[in-house]
Amino acid sequence: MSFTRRRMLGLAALQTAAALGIGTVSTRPAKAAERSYVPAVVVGSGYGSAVTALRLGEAGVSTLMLEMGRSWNTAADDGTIFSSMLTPDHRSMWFRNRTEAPLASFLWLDLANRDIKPFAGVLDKVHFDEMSVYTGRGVGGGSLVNGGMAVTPRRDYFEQILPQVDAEQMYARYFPRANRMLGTNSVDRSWFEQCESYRYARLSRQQAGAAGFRTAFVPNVYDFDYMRREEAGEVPKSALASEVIYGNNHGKRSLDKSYIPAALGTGNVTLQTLTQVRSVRREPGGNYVLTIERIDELGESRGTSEIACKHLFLGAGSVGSTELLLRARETGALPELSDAIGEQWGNNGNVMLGRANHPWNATGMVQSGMPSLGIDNWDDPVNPVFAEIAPVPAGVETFASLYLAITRNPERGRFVYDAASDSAKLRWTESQTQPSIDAAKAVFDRINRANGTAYRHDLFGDDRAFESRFTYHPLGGCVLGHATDDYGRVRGGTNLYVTDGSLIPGSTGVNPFVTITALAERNVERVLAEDF
Ligand code: FAE
Repeated sequence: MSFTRRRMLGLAALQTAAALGIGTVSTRPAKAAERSYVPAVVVGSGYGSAVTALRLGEAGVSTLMLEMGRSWNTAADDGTIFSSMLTPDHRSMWFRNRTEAPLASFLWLDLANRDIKPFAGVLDKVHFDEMSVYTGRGVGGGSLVNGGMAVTPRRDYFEQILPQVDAEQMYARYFPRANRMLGTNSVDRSWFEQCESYRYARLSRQQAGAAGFRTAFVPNVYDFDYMRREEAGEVPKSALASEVIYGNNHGKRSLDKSYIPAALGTGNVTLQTLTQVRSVRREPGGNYVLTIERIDELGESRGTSEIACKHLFLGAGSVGSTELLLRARETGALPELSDAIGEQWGNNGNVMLGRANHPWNATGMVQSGMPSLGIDNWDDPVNPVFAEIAPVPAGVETFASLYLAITRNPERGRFVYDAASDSAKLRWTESQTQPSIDAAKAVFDRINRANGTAYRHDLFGDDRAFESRFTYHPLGGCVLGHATDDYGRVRGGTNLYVTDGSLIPGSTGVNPFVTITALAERNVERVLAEDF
């Protein structure tokens, strides 16, 4: 069966299950999902998991995907699947009473957040003592909530962070494959130069240029042709209707439109939603046994049960996979696991900041939620910064320019298991973000000087100009070649694999999902050839 046909079959299965309110999605008869043994389990449905499930399914391996969030493919009473950033409702966040938007304030007022009813919403913010991690919840993981920037890392930097990976092969085979599968595309330059939606990016480019910095266009998985038609008023708006961190109703090629339906369409992959893996142990015969808890959309427990499998792939994200393995090691369930689990965690050097523009420099009332340009100062040996030019999609003119700077911060944190709360705690201090702030400040001081502008001090809840207390890009915790072998096989476990952002040691120098996807493609190919 062709890839397109498999994908269509999978999309239909996702749609039918959602319409019937069924949490188990399969293109096989339902009975297949009710077995308590499956040859392979994939935990999570983000980038690493989606790749792995597709390739296992294609290879004929009967596979169960377990995702703690819900499927996002049916419209609510208002006719939309997701709520917008301007009017977030219960769908916006994972079991919260109030939203927690990254821009905590505007003119020091909490204008962006709303009281909401607790629900299995799409965006989560996982709080640790001095760092919080934003992450997606639902079928597609982070692809549901992210800015879609699909960036292949600089080869010289990739070689530095993962020296044991054959870069030649990655750049010839796996990065192109990842981009093709994800549906990466580029903005039409002539449209970019005259559209309203990227006025904010053009202004930041001009101001960066005045300070001697260059900018680079950044590909995206949002369909730029759809965006062009949004601006022309031909199709319903999404990127141009302040939709991004709480999900996009149109235009975005998230994983539930690409890899995941293709995986389901193989007929060998079953997906179970609203199902959280709580713990993992190993039976004497060698099978892994997962304790899983099912919940409903309001958070009520629907009971726990067990599933056994021979091959176990963890794709629960940097925080999720690391926690599962730490818990297994520290509770004695999998005592042989490597000491390196929990180590080498980083925030990809993330720091957010805003600048105040002059009244004659409007940024635009309509701003595309999908960034397409970055200030590229990565070659600077002292202050390497790649700053995504981010929108402020407030629907009104704010005269604010916003940036998510990715910096080369050598600081690393570590996760430790806390028995009292049965959870992983992140050992990371706010002071560890100082190298990122210093680098970003060096670049943006120069931009401010060249343009006679200043930082915004009203955006992050207090009067700080640089927000480094959260990250969009959690990386590490089960690092390739340390906690695992060079292909993601967990050391001290047999047939146990990590397949997500936790493999990357804290930094990629660019937005990370293309790297995560390509690495997962590479690893699963080897594992299928050697371990099955
Ligand atoms: P991830 O996508 O986080 O998926 C993990 C999945 O596992 C989630 O669906 C979880 O719900 C699920 N899960 C966790 N624990 C369990 C459990 N115990 N049982 C069952 N399921 C579980 O993992 N990156 C870019 O490259 N470009 C961007 O423009 C960009 N923008 C971003 C904007 C925002 C607001 C955020 C939050 C992130 C952004 N990122 C961006 C980061 C990117 O989405 C992230 O690196 C990837 O999603 C990580 O992929 P993983 O496969 O590691």
